[in-house]
Order: sequence, then structure tokens, then C-alpha cells
Amino acid sequence: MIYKNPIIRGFYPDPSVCAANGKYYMVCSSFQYFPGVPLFESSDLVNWKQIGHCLTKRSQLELEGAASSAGVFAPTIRYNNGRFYMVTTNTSTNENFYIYTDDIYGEWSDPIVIEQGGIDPSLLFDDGHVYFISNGADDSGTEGVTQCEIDIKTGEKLSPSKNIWKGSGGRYLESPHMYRINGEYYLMAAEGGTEYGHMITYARSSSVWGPFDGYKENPVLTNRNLGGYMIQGVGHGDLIQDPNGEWFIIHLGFRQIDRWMPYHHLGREVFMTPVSFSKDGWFTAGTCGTTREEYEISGNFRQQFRNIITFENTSPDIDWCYMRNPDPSRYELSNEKFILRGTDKTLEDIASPAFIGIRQQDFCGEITCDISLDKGEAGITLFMDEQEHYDIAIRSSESGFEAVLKLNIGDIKHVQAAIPVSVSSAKLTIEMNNFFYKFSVTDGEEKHVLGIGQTKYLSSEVASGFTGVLIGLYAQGNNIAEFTNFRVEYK
Ligand code: 6LW
Repeated sequence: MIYKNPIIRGFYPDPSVCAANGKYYMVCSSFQYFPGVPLFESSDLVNWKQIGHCLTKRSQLELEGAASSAGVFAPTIRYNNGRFYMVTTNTSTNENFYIYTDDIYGEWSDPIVIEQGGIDPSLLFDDGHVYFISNGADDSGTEGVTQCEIDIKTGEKLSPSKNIWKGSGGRYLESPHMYRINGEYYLMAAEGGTEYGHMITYARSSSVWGPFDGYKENPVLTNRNLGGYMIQGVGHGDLIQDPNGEWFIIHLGFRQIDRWMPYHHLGREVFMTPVSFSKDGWFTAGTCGTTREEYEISGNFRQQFRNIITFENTSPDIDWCYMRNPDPSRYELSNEKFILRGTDKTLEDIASPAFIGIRQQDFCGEITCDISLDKGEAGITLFMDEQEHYDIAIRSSESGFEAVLKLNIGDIKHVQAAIPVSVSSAKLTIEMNNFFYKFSVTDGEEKHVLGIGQTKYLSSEVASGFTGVLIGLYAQGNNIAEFTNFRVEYK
């Protein structure tokens, strides 16, 4: 069957994947959002269903003071001997750690910290030995891919940390993953930075400690020379075999808003590109080393996406997330309505305002939600980070309540419109396409357009950082806000 990229849409960066018990499991990075590290399951590598998160407790994930795009960086998931391991970096506490579980649907252990620095940690289980690999400086200060052997029960280092590869020469060597395939060690990594120069490179050795020979045609995968193409920034991936034994790289990439407009606001998404090994053991990937929109995978199944999102067909614990460590007493979430108790914390604060968000997964569609509140302000935010977000809200005014559209782009904080409403019946609507969001409020029978905001000002190119736009419901001003009939329909 033909599958379409991206296979997971919206802000799910840095995918890592493993196979276990006839299924596949994937994790992604999550930065300042809680719970951390979204966890997905699939039986065919194409259709993925989120089943939870790995980091669900504050004892596993401290996010106090974590700025946007800080917190949890790239994770790796591995399965060994009946146990799942997830290893990652909390850049806010500056620690590399792993957690484990024997039940993929259950809770994970408390973190076990590893005394090796760098980011993008990974694990290799190999004949009774376990290697911990990251991108950073080794014990002698040499930068690159660094490895040590560890005791997987305690996390204790059993060897010094040693540089094993310096990459092919691109900047930001990261995301190292080691595999043993047919007795050879393959070390795959990303270089070039997670923007338009991103790429995947690899090297081989007969020993886990090297020396590693770089693939002569590196990068093995990049879209950096594909001008005028929607899919850009491909890199940071993990190798996996499908149920028929064919190889793929599951990796991140992003979709520009248009062929000739180099902006992306949906974040880094998950792509899958076929790999073929030649007889000499080297592999190639994609279409002449690039990732395209459609590929073939064996099997008779269909690729399906969820195009309608409501409170009923999502779960607050699985699909939604909070900003940093939330105070659970501020949220009452059910199939019919979400009630948020606002504080004096706002969307601009590096704190945990009353906010619950779900990723925007496609360009075109419509968001609607009914809202009522007692005082203060509550609404929907298209949230990229503290500086860049568009908010449509109802707030108390001198004469009662008003609907407002607030466009926040860096230091420009613009109130586009403020019109009086009778709060009990206000419906908020956001129509969206690749280029803009159009905001309106319906009060009684009357629909008023409040204005538009261009998508490009919420893009990573403007905002910087590693996240993507979330559709957030928020309340602020020591109030109670009720959200009903929430619906996103992608077209
Ligand atoms: C991640 C690094 C990267 O840790 O971006 O795309 C960093 N690559 O490997 C943040 O996601």
C-alpha cells in the first residue's frame, strides 16, 4: 500500500522507535509540556495511536522554570528481555536519565541518572553488555558521539566515556543511535542542525568501540537541496524493520506553509522513509537520499488519520497536555466539558497557568468552542511560545464582557478587536489554512469577525525553538471558565 508522509502530524519531534511483542512503540520529545514524552503504538509502522506518556509524575519530570523549548529533549525507546527502557535528557535539570517499565500500558519507574553529559542519549543492548551513547564531550573533553558501558540495573558507569565518532563534518552532530546488524555495528546520527540543513549520516565498524568508517555518500538522507519542496528539515531518526523485514528510517521533518514560503508553525512531525541495504552492507535511503511525500510499504491496510477532535473522542491524559508541572485542582475534565480555574499566571509567564492544549495537526480546518466564565479572561490560544501566540478570548470589561483578539508577536502585543458580548452564549471560531487564522465570535445569532493572524508569525523561523503550535484552552484572573462543544475539524 502507499502511505503518505508525515505519518504523525503536528508537533511530535525526535521520534525513536522499537519493536516488541509483534507491535511497534514510538516516543517523541516534549520540552516544557507535561506529561512528558508521548508514547505511541502501531502494528504496521504507518498507523500510530497514542497510548500515553512515559513521564507522568513530577518525581520523573521537574519542569519548574523550564522556558519554552527547554525541558525534555530527544528520547530513545528500547526493548530488552521483557522490559522497555526510555532514555532522555531533562535540559532544565541538566540530567541524562532512563526509566523502565515491564507494562507498556502502565507506569514507568523513577529516573535513574547516568553520569555522562551531552544530549540525545541512546542505549544499545548487545550480548549482555549495555552501552549508553550521547552527543557531547567525553572524559578527555573530546566532542562528538560519546559512549560508555553501564550497569543497566543501577545506571553506574562501567567504563570511561569515550568519543567514538566525530560525524561527517556537519554542525550539531546529534541523535546517535547504534545498531548491531549482521554482526556489524552501525552508528546513525543527525547533523546540520534541526532546520533547513538537517541530515542523517552514519558510520560502520566491526567493534562497538570503533574505529567507525563513515558512509562515503553521507548524508544518507537530507532534503537540504530540495528547493521549492514542502517537506524540509529531515533528520534525527531511528532505523526499524517492518513486519516483512524491510528497513525504514522513522525521522523528523517539517512541512513549510507553501512551496516557496520557508516558514513552519506545526512543529517537527514524524516521517518514514524506506531504506535498502546493498550486498556490501552499506545502506541508502529514500529517493536518491531525499524524503518524499509518498512511499510504498507491503501489506493490505489503510492509512487513517483522525480528522475530527472533540472532548468525547480524546482523553485528557493521553491527547492533551499542560504547561510545566500543573496543579491538578485547577482542572475538572470530562467528556462533556473542561472547567479551568484561572490564577494570576498568564500565558506569558514561565509558570503553569490554567492551560490545557492539544497539538494543531494540519494546516486547514476549523476550531470551535463555547465558553462561559465568571470574571477575568478565558479563551483559545494558538500557542507557539510565551512571546508568539494568538488568543481569542472573552474577558470582563467595564460594561460586562467583551470578546477580544490578541495577537502577540515578540514585543508587539496587539489587541486587534474588542466587542461587547453577553457571556453566557459566546461561541469562538477559528478558521485556518496554510497562511492565516481567521477569528470570530458568535453571540446569540450574530457572528462577528474579530480579525486574522498570519500563520508565519507563529512559525519556528520567527519564534525559534523546537516546539509547534498547540490549540490551548486557558483561563486567567482568579476565575472559573467552562468550555463545551470543543471541536477541531481538519479539512
Ligand atoms: C534534539 C536534537 C534535535 O535533542 O533537536 O532535531 C533537539 N534534533 O537532536 C531538540 O529536539
